[in-house]
Amino acid sequence: MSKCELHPEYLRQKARQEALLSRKNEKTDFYNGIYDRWKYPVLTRDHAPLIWRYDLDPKTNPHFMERLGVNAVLNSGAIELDGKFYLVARVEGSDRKSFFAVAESDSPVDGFRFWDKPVELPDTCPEETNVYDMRLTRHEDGWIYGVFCSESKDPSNPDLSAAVAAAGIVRTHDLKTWERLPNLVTAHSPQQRNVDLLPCFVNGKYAFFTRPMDDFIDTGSGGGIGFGTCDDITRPVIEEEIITSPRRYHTITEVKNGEGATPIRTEKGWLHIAHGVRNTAAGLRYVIYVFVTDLAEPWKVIAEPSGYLIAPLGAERVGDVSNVVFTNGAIARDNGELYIYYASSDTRLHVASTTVEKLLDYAFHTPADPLRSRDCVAQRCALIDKNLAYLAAGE
Ligand code: BGC
Ligand code: BMA
Repeated sequence: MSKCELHPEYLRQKARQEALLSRKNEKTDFYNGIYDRWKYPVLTRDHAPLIWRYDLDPKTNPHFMERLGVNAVLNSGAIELDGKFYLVARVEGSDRKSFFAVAESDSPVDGFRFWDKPVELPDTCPEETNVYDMRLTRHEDGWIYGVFCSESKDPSNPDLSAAVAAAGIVRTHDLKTWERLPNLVTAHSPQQRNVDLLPCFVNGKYAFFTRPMDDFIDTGSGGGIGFGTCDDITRPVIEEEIITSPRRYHTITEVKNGEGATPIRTEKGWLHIAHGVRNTAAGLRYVIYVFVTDLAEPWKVIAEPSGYLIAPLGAERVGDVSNVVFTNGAIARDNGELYIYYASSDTRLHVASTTVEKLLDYAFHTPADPLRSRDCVAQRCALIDKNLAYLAAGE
């Protein structure tokens, strides 16, 4: 068999990409004692394999031109399986459509490489136009579930941008073959986004954190992050949603909030790494925040530190949707390490690292938001007085 002819530009681009994929990551000098930020994004559009983008045959592509562009690689589900780290990323083509693709590494902070082909989801919803933001759950029933946003045009509204968001559900054993289940039905909320499935049954039922909303963008009467259960995951219907972490006036969650990574089971409760949204003159600002809910009654919030855990910083602030950090994947390892995969400005994916123990300390010992400037000053003065007294005692 004759060796195939390769464009010299392919070889140049391949070598450049190889340098990117094999680059070691390092911690930045960002410090807050709570988590470390890593210097290089773990996935970007430049990580997308060349065979996804170029036709390699010089006969049909003499200029070695990109035929199918990739615009961004962002919000990724995350899971550790048999000592390997997997990200199920949201990849967005230059045509604005997103799809899922698995990237794998031996390390949680660098070396992620996409598998040859993106995920081919079973096509069970003819009206579905876009899919994004998959959360992975290794469930005690033996399956790995992926819960994602399934977006369709709203046929009942003449506005061309009117859309409907629903929670799509798939399951797999190997991240390769995916079985699609019906979309989640929530009896009292017409739209859903940012839905997480808990890894354990709650009172014998599948338990979801939801985000009830009346509209595609506005949550409307949706008061915050919800919780609900269903008996049968193959016919997923939630009759009732209880609001857990509510939205609040003049906080980081005023406009919207939603689950992020699948909640992590810890000794002290379910650890949630979620997002909060507020409006500004420059558009919506998305930050990542933490709360903890009770183990037995996961809808009850038992700790909610004030403010955000991660906000867009420096270069993270700029991208397709600027001033956004968003997470839908974290890996808590058996040794206590915790890796939070977060995208910045809907453009690239970063990692922050900490431990479950540190994040629980943060959750339980950071004061709650007192909701008024006056009380925030009192809260800060109490800390200052404590420190001044501590320093004086040491003199
Ligand atoms: C976009 C999402 C976004 C949502 C709400 C969708 O069309 O793909 O990234 O979160 O709209 O703004
Ligand atoms: C949302 C999400 C994300 C996105 C964010 C900011 O509603 O579901 O896909 O990162 O908006 O655009």
